[in-house]
Amino acid sequence: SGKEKWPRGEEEAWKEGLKGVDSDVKSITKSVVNHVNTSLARQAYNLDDFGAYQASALSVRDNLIAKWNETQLYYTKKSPKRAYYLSLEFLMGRTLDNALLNLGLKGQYTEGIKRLGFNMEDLLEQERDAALGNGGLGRLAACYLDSGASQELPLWGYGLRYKYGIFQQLISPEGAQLEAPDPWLDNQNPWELPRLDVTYEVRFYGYAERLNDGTGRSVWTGGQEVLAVAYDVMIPGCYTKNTNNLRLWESKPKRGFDLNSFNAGDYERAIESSNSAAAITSVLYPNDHTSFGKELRLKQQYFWTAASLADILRRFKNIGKPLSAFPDYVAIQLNDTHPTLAIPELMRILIDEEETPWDDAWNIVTNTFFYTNHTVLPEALEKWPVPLMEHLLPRHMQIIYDINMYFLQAVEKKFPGDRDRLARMSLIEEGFPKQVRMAFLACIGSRRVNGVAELHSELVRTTILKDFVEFEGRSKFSNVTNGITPRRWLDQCNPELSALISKTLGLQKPVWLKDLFRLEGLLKLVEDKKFRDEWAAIKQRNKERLANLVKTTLGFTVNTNAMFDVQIKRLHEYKRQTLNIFGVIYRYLTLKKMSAEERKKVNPRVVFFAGKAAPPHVGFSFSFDLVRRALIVPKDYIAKLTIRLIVNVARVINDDPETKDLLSLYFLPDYSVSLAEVLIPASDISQHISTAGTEASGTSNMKFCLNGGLLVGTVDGANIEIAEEVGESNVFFFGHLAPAVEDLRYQHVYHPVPIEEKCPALANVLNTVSGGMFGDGGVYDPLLNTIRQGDYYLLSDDFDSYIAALDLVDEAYKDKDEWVKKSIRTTAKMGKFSSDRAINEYAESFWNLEAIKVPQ
Ligand code: GPK
Repeated sequence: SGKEKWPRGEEEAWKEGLKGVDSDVKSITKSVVNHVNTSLARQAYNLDDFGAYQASALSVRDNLIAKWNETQLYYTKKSPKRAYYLSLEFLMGRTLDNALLNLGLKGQYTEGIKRLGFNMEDLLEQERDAALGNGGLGRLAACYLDSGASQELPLWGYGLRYKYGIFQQLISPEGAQLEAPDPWLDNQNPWELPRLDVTYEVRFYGYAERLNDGTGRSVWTGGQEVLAVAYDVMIPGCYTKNTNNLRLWESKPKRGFDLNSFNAGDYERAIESSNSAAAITSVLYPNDHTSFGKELRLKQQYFWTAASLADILRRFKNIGKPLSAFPDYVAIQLNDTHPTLAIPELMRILIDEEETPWDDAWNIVTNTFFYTNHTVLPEALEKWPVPLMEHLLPRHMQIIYDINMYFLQAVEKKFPGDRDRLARMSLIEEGFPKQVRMAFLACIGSRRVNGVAELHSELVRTTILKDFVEFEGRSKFSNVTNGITPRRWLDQCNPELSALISKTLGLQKPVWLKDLFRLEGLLKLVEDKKFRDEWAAIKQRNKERLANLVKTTLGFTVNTNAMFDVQIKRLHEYKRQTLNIFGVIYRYLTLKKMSAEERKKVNPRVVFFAGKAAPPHVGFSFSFDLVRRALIVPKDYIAKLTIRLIVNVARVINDDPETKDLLSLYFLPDYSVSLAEVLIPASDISQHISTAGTEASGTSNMKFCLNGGLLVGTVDGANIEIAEEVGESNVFFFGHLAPAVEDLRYQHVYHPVPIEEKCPALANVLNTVSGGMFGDGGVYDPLLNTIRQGDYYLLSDDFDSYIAALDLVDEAYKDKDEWVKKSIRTTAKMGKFSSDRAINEYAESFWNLEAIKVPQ
């Protein structure tokens, strides 16, 4: 709007301003130098790498802003249906390299930077990761934004601008994880645009009074009011003008001080309330797969959903359509249950503010929202205590009760007299206190519900949401298998392989990166010896790059002639890093028993671990563990102990002159997106070894395969679909299958067999640990006991087949040529796992969203 007429004179000058930086090297150096002199107020003589990075980032940002402006203007003009991805986590990593590649300007900027006396590689290293997420769920959101823009979809992200991202992990010499804050904004963030003019007021606490005028309306007053301020992060598509937006909210006090308190002379209280407003977006909760009733977390969730919905509604209203058309113009994807409050919030706005009748409002809501579930682990399913909800969000609690009442009436109608069913399906779980079941609310308030891999989606249908499938019909519950962006996870992190692929396929770069099935063209080169040698040489150089990083950061010399075996992910019992470390100990003990002659035949192996464990107590909740295993050991404590064990095993075996060339082990601290970008291209095999049925999908498995690494894995999550694509002969599967798990657990409880009998190899490993080979054995008792008693994650059931799978890996690795063939075949079959495919599935089958290309 207002675009038809130029608002000012000098039309040419205004148009010039829209363009961004020209793509020739001369214009680029000019723009960078300009930023050094003006934006940074520095000069050549006092410019360090960090300053040069900042100036380059600002220059690239000028390009992004130009495209972003045009994109938003074009979207506004065309008013298409839009989709919004609501996620409490966006694990973006670094931006500069990604932006340069998506803009197609990497070469020019690298050259320009060189002419200015700097090295692009060094500048890229200056950038801090934007680590506003815990793990897979947050990284998935980031991949989907990249794909949304690359596929030219009108898709925005909404999240929180945490002042502190995921904690920085330090490892003490004893192997203890220490947590330090991540003040990622301290050095300024060139990738965000503060929108101080885009603000909304968000209310907490207070009173909700039903009007009882037959309209169902309430009036919500009093309490605390907080301001949400928008910060926009530009999301460039790959080789397209389309540049989408990620809008992150920052909280701040509505006034500098709470004037009421201030007038009353209570200065301290006034400051406190201003502090508490800012506290809302101060820190990302480091809890992954856990839910607990912390008030501040609930405040984050409401603050974010309320601001986002207000913003979405304002944009919708600009189109001038009636509210009944809302679902024709807006689709909102709920990334897990964290944004579920958006459902009662939209009800509140429609009923209380827009005076929409209940049924019409519910109709709008249930055609707008879509819910993705990311886990079936019971401890991860969010529940909020009713008293807390009533206190913080009194109006929403009323609405949830009303939704529940209408819902249970409908259930009763379909299943008359089935009281158990009503209790099972109620949004309110009985107990002390009562709790709101967020997954159920998300389910009934959404048009479609999906899991993130075939097996997981089936488990959602048959376990946690079984009753809802029976009530609402199966067609509402579907699957969208996760994907990863090949831009970051191949082109950016493995430039040599990317170049080889482009050359070999005879395709210009963006073509296969935006149509990943083209990788199948590599299959015909499997028998080409020269190609295989190039392929293997690149893997070798990537291993050396990783070894270099370990050398410079930790001081260790890694044996790059060994097979690289990698497990990198959050530490969790269900992911079974324990199985891996026990396997390493088993291998070590086996090596020690061998003669020198026998050892010569052994395939040398280097094992890498990285990952963060939830800080203790932050995620600890009494209910589940006690009930499940009659143990009073916080799960977090087990994860931390696992790190301690890995570090202490490393200390012993890396120091053993008899074996260290054949087996060594590293725990790399402070796992991050940027570290993953170095680890993944260097891996020969990676481990994805969760108890069957527990890992919803996994996405790093896809990243490893895309980079020609093979998998050792259980028949779980997306491992299954990867094997379907690449063929089972190219995956090292082991372990019990998902349908067997329930029964095995039952056996553990009711017919326990001593571990010495059931799995002597594992028993021996556990005894070695208790015996003190890796320092005070007693320290590890709580961890070892989880296996000796109950063994909920079935290590004793899977250990023997795990070891057998690793033996097969050794066997296969001996034939290097055959191994490289497997590696090529694996990469070639990764087309399905592009996040472009996944985002298009959401767009087509859920959102009814069409691409809209911004004209060049
Ligand atoms: C699932 F429930 C959760 C969670 O709290 N955090 C998280 O990262 C992960 N996830 C799953 O564990 C992965 O299997 C999956 O690939 C990923 O979400 C993305 O769907």
